[in-house]
Amino acid sequence: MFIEKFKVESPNVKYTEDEIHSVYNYETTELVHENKNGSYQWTVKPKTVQYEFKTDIRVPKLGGISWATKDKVQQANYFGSLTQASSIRVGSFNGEEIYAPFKSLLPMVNPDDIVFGGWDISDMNLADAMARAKVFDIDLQKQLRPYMESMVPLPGIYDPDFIAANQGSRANNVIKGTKKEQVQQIIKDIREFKEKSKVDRVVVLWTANTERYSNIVVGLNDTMENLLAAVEKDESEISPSTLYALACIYENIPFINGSPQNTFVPGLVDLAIKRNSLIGGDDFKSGQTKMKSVLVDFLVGAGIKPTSIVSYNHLGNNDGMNLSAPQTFRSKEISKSNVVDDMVSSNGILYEPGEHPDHVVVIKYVPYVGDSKRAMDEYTSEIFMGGKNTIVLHNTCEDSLLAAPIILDLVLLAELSTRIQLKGEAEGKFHSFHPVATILSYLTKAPLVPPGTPVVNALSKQRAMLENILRACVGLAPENNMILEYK
Ligand code: NAI
Ligand code: DG6
Repeated sequence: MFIEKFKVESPNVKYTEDEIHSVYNYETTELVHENKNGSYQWTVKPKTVQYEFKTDIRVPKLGGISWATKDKVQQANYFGSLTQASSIRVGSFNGEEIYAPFKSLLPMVNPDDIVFGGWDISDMNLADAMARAKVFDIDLQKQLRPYMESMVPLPGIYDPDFIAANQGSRANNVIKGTKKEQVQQIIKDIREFKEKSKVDRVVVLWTANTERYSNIVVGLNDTMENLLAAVEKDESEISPSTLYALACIYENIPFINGSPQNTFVPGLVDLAIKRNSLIGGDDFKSGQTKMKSVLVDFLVGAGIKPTSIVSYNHLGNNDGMNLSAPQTFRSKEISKSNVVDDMVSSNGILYEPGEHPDHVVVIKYVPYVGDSKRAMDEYTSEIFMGGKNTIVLHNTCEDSLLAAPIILDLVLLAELSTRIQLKGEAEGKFHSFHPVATILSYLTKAPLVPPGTPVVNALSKQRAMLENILRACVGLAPENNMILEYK
């Protein structure tokens, strides 16, 4: 059964006009590793830590169409968005499981209210860009054109050294000046956008071209002080994406990196932490990697040993063209390759320390297929008594239509997470989440985490983390799937 919304009634939860306040007992474990009678031994002690959460429920303003396809009249929807199109279980009623929309857990911005703005190194208006992208049906494009043709991106920060040379012909809309002046221009643009569009809050998300990795150089970008000095000195190794992020951190605006490059150089992470400004990334997890973070988790969790994972992609959109250069491909290869590490290292029965499946990632640019990306994957695993199990997947899908709902989710969840405050029992006052937003991990291929924090790639764990944190904010226990009521 599906219900539209619900309210929690509990002595631990209080709803006021402005906030939801919850007291939450976090059941966790404490691990002790000690020498007992000459041999080291692990002891696991269950413990309960009390947290308080408060969520500001005043949802800020950030900003029905149908069209004929060859099959039917299609209605607009948000399929593929975790926040808008997925559900959560709220309990059992008369022997039936009751579900509600994910977005009913806590007040979130309605994506219909978002006001969009942004930068692009190409000055093409969004209606023409939509036609060039060849993703939407023509009837939909015709209906959208009047709304989009007046939308022209602001000039962007362009540095040909960071993206493929084949992008040069698009770059006709660029911010001139030194790196410091470019950062100042981005700050000015954000302030003007906020003023003009009358929004309460701004979230900036990088969905521009994949850049090459920046070199991490001691004295240049390794600390906050060195990074800021490097910008002053107009050092060439500071990438455009790092400059946009820097501007956002100065303005205390969440910045999310949807591409794979290392925008968040150590000095920038340092700055975000010092200014308590939300950063999240890296690289949207849309298709092949999402499957991988499900399938490998399933195989390893089932006691089956993946030994070889080979992933091919070909696509013909501008992203594919940019990725055809070795340096930008390398950024993508890195973010696509690390996604099974936590699952492999979780099972010491299957894998020796340091052992890893062969994992190869290939991407080819094939203009003819346009945005309709092909992803082919071969997973070979060892099974019982030396047997071999090979699974082959072939996925064809419009790349952009997978990414767009993820972009919305990242923005909505980043905004929501800035309204949540928490306090552990040993802490005197409420504070926001750590500025490095691990809560967004479900949506990214290479989750950015604070220094010293474990990286979780398994999709089900990432979703459980997100859902259970939001449940805690309204005083609901984590979803434990025990269904003891019926045992
Ligand atoms: P795209 O190439 O169609 O669009 C990128 C846009 O960024 C272009 O219009 C380009 O002119 C602009 N641009 C380049 N450098 C810029 C700069 N410095 N400042 C402002 N604008 C700049 O690429 P697409 O397909 O939209 O992908 C965007 C990013 O998202 C890529 O890094 C891609 O790898 C990543 N991504 C995309 C996914 C998907 O579409 N399914 C999934 C995962 C990641
Ligand atoms: C080639 O792989 C194009 C990429 O930008 C992908 O579309 C994107 O990284 C999505 O990757 P995945 O692995 O989530 O499908």
